[in-house]
Amino acid sequence: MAMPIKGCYRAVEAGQPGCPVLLAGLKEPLLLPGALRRCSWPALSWADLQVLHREHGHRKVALRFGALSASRTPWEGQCERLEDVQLGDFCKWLVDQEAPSISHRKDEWWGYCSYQHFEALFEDMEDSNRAAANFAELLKEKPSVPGAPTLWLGSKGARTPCHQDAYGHNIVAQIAGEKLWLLFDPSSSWLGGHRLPFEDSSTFTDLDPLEEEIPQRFTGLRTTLHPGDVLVIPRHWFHAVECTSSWSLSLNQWLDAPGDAEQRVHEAIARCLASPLLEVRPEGWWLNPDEDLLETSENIEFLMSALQVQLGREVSASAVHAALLRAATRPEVVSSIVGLVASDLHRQLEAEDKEKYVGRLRVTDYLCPPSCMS
Ligand SMILES: O=C(O)CCC(=O)C(=O)O
Repeated sequence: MAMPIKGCYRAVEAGQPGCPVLLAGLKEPLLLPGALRRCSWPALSWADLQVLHREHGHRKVALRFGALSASRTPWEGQCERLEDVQLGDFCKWLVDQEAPSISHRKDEWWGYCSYQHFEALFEDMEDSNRAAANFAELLKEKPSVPGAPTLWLGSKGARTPCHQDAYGHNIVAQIAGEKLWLLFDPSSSWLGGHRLPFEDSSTFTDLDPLEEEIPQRFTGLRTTLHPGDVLVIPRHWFHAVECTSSWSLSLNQWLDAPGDAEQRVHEAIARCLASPLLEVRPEGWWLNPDEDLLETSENIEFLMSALQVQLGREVSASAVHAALLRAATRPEVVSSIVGLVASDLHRQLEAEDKEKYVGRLRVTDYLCPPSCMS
C-alpha cells in the first residue's frame, strides 16, 4: 500500500470561488474548489456510478491494473492490461460486484480505466459527446476548445506515474471521489526526466514521488481534489496522481498554449531519434501500449510538417532529413551523448553492486549472527 507522501510540499493555492480562471499569465497550478457546482454538464450525473453504467456501460474500454503491494508506481507497459472490457463491468468491479470479465482481486490490485479520449469512447456520437463536459465555461478567455476531454475512472490506489505533458494547459474536473495530485514546476530537472517509456508528448521521471521522499532542498505542490473541484495546471508542470477514495472519476481537457508549435518540433525530433532504437527493445515497457512506432520516412514527414508550422513556410523532406542527420552526428552532440551514456551506465552498475553487497551482507548475517563475532 502507498506510504504517506514525504518531503516538502505546500498546498496548491485556491482561486476565488465562482470566478472563471484567466489562463494567460498563470504561473502555478490553481485550485478552484467546488467550481463545478455552477456548471450543468451532463457528465456531472456520472458521479452516480449507476448513471454512468446505465448510459455508457455497453462501451468498450481498456483497463490497466497495478499490484497494491508494489513498491514503485508501474509504468503503463508494466501494468497488467485488459482490452475491450465493457465499461459496465468495470463499474461493477469498482463497487465489489461480480464482474465476469475481470478476474483481478480487489484486495490485491488497483484498476484504472485511464486516458479514455471522448472521441474514441463516443465515436458513434456526432460531437464525440464533447457536449457532456464544456470546459470553456470555466474560463474567462472563452477559447475554442480543441479536441475533446478524456476520462479517468479508477479504484483506490490507482496511479499515474510522475510525468510532464509536452503540450497545452490542462484543466481537471473531479466528478466523483478523491484524487491526490503532486505537482512540480517545469524546471525540476532533479526529478530525472527521460523519454522512457516512449509516448508522444510525455516525459517521465526517475524519481517516483508517490513512493520516494523528494530531496530536502526542493518543494512540490500537493492537493487532493474532491467532487466538484477543478484544478488548472499550466503547461509543462510535472504531475503524479493517485486515486485516494474507493473509486474516483475525473475528466480533463488540454487547451492549446503558446509554444505548442515549437514543442511539436521537439516531439518530432525525439520520435525520429528514438524510433530506430525502440524497434528492437529489450524491455516491453519501453514503449507505451497505445503508442505506434513509425517508419523513419513517416517520422521525417511528421517533423517536416511541425517545422513548416513553426517556420511558416514550406520545407522539403530531404532538407529536413539532411539537417537532422547533420545535427545528430555533430561531434559535440555525439560527445554529449557519450558522456550521458557513460554516467547512466555507471549509475546502473553502482546500483547493481550495492544490491550484490547488500545481498552478501544478508547471507553473512545469516551464517554468522552478531553473537558469534564476540
Ligand atoms: O488522473 C490521472 O491519473 C492522470 C491525469 C493526467 O496525467 C493528466 O491529466 O495529464
